Amino acid sequence: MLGKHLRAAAAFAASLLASTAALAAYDVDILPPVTPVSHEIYKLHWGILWVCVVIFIIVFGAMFWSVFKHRRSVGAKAAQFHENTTIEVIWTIVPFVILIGMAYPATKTILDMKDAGNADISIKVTAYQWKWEYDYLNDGVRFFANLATPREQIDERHGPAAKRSENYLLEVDNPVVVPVGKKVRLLITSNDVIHGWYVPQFGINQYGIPGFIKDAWFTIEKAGTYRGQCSQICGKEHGFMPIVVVAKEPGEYAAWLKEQKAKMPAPATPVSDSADAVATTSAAPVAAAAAGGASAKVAAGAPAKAADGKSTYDSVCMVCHGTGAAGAPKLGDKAAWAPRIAQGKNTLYASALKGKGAMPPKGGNAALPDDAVKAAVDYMTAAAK
Ligand code: HEC
Ligand SMILES: [Cu+2]
Repeated sequence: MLGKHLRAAAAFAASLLASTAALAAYDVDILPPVTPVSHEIYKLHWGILWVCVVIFIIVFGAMFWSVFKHRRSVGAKAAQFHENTTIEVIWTIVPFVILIGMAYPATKTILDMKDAGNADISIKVTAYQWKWEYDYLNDGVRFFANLATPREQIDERHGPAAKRSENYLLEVDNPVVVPVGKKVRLLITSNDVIHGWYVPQFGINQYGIPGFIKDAWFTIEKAGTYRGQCSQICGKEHGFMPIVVVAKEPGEYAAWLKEQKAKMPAPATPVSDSADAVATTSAAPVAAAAAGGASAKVAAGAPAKAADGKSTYDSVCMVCHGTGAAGAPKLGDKAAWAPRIAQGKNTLYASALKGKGAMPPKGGNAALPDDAVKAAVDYMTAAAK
């Protein structure tokens, strides 16, 4: 009888031990901090936890000791006293001192988190359902970051999902790249609903709210890749808009920036009076095409081209087709274009005008005349031949 109980107890103890061994593989901790502010947050997290542990031990220790020591079976009699000034002063002053001791460093950290002034770099972060856009305000570099995990790893509609990659749902096509040791200010907003830019290792979890710009900042101490996710339930693909930040040494960052700048559309130039000048401002192709349609409006005697494919492409289509964002066939990528071109010109025109898959009608620019869109298609197909 006893033997049976012992065996059961031993089995239970063994199972407990086994599970602690399994748990040891996971650190019971928050992710390692990599910025001065997240170091402060980390210290606060553990420091305040230990204060709580000590208070817990003192309070419950005193309680259990009193209950045990003064139990009725040993004939304890309750002390009858009221209004003991000493005790009342002590139990007011001591918690007050403890609270101040915790509030002071916590407030200091919060003030520090909010001080995004004097930044070296400012990046505007715009949230969309369901991707992020990064705009390097000082450098004119702008791109979207989309989930890079292939759909076949996520979908199980056609049988079991494919083997998951190491950074499943935490990988993007275009990560935000920043230099190590520089103060980076983020200006966070949203295009549709509330999202949250959350990277735990930076100690940043900031709402992106339509119509508002919130800021946050970080200075990364060590080169590396840091990952996060949208922290607000923002719609059906809330779990599919991760954040990846790559911190590079300043030299490497400069090289990356140069490469990105080369990919961006040419900066706006004032319209010159030369007859065949085609302005590259974003309004120009629209205006030029509109002018072509209603010949009365032809500007300054210049025979404006009805639809200049390249400038429409540069101003509207390039954001996606220049980098291949969201599965858009990249400009000049013959392999991506060949099967599409094989569908015939009219199908391509129709896709460009009416939209297809992730591509919005007319590239999201409804004001664009059909001719301009068709010319842009011609430009893109020509580039892929
Ligand atoms: C918001 C991003 C985005 C913009 C802006 C955009 N495209 Fe696309 N485009 C895509 C995506 C994504 C695809 C792939 C769609 C698919 O095959 O499901 C695509 C595909 C195409 C195709 C191939 C269609 C087919 O039938 O295979 C053409 C042509 C095209 N785009 C033209 C344009 C033109 C012209 C513009 C500018 C007026 C433009 N796109 C702007 C994202 C975009
Ligand atoms: Cu979101």
